[in-house]
Amino acid sequence: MLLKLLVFLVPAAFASDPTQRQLKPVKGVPHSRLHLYQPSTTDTFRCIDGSQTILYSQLNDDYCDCQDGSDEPGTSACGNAFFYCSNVGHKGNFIPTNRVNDKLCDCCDGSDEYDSGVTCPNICDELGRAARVEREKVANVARKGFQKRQEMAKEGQTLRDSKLKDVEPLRQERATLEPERSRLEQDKKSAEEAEKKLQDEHRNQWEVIRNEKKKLRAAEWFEQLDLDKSGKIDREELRQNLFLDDDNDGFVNEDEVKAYLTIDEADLEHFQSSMYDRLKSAKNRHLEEARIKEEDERERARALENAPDDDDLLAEEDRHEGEAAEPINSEDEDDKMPEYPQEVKDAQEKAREARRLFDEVNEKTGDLDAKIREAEDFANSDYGEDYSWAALKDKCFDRNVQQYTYQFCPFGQNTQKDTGAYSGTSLGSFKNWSGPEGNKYSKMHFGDGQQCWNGPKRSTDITIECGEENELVEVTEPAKCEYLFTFRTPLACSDPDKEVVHDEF
Ligand code: MAN
Repeated sequence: MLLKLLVFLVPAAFASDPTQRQLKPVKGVPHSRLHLYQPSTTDTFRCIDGSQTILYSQLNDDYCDCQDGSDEPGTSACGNAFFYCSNVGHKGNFIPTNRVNDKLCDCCDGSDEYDSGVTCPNICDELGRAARVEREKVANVARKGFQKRQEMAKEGQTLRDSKLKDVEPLRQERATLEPERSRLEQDKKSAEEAEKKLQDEHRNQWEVIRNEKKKLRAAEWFEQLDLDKSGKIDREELRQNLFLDDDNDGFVNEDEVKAYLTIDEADLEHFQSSMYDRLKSAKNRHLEEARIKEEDERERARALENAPDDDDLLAEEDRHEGEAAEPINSEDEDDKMPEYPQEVKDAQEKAREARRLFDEVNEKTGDLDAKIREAEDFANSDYGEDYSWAALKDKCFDRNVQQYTYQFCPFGQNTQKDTGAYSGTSLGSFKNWSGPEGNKYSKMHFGDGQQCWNGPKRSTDITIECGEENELVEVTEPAKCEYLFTFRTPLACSDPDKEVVHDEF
């Protein structure tokens, strides 16, 4: 960082000044900054921060004069200065001046220990060689990656071109289909309304008849229950009906009757409106219980008898089959609505056909809408300057860490899944590229994942590095429910042969 800052301080015009070759060397100062240390006509030196002017002879005199330490770049006198090791054969660098002559070798050329009595060997050639080998390795990866990136960029651009080219005809086709779709939707609505109207009419007519029949049945039953033919049913008359014996003690008591007859006596109207349905259910229930009981008893008796021969067995089964098939209450037949007449069936068929025609065209327009949306999404998405990231859309990359399988889906949703489990926990969906200015595509942010218990919604930040293959190489969770992924991909490789190597000095 400091080096970068210092590079900035060098005026561009000076770099091309031919006189700089004759500059007087000063210990601890790189060539690019020597112009700041040349003697003035008055043989003085102005501290670089401009705070004061001292005699030129006070430069590197092992006494700190300038506040910024600029007068002692070659000694350890100022705590806040820097000594430059030129490290020929490797890479020049600055060290804090308090390390000058401290009997420890800091510069690979040994130049920092010029007056400590310690002899530091010059190992710059050796380090330089190793660094060059390493740099070449990295450059090789970048070279191969960059080649793949170019292929993926082509793929992405082809995808973009085809999507954008296709979208206009899709829009036109969609617009052509719209009037037909609306017409068929209207036809369907009308046909369904007609169908419903006829069905309702049929049902209403049947309900009127059913209610009439029910009233008649109720009147008949009322007649039977009204033993003294007084036109009223009282509790005593009701007690004669054993099906009201809820507790099965063979006797209908006062309470059992009261449950059905809440007033002293019921006339026909009260019977029809308030008693008939409940009495009918009670009777059906009673008949069903009796039937089951009888069947059980017959089963038991059969088990106790000697096994009957095959013919007897078949005859017995036939008899029971007949009993079981008999409806408990034949009145239930009246509760079944009669089949729709032909007119309603025709309307149903018409509605079915109108639905089919509408569904057909609606499916077509739905497909077109989805394709248009996809193309628009594509056009609105940021797939990198060269569109190369489009090649990874809809792709996912896994990594197993401890009991989890993590999945990174570049423009979709990241997940964490217990290894072997069917579904996973969302670690967020793609929000934005989040790299710093000038390197936007070096990071991605995923947010709004599954809520963490007592914590934030899960999120993931992805660091993107150059690599020969697409690979999720690291997953960590530095804070609860905040995940960090490192993804290597050719898409982050730039041409190493075009890269400007910024050698600071
Ligand atoms: C799960 C996982 C962990 C997370 C905890 C938080 O166990 O999603 O990664 O730290 O929940 O409760």
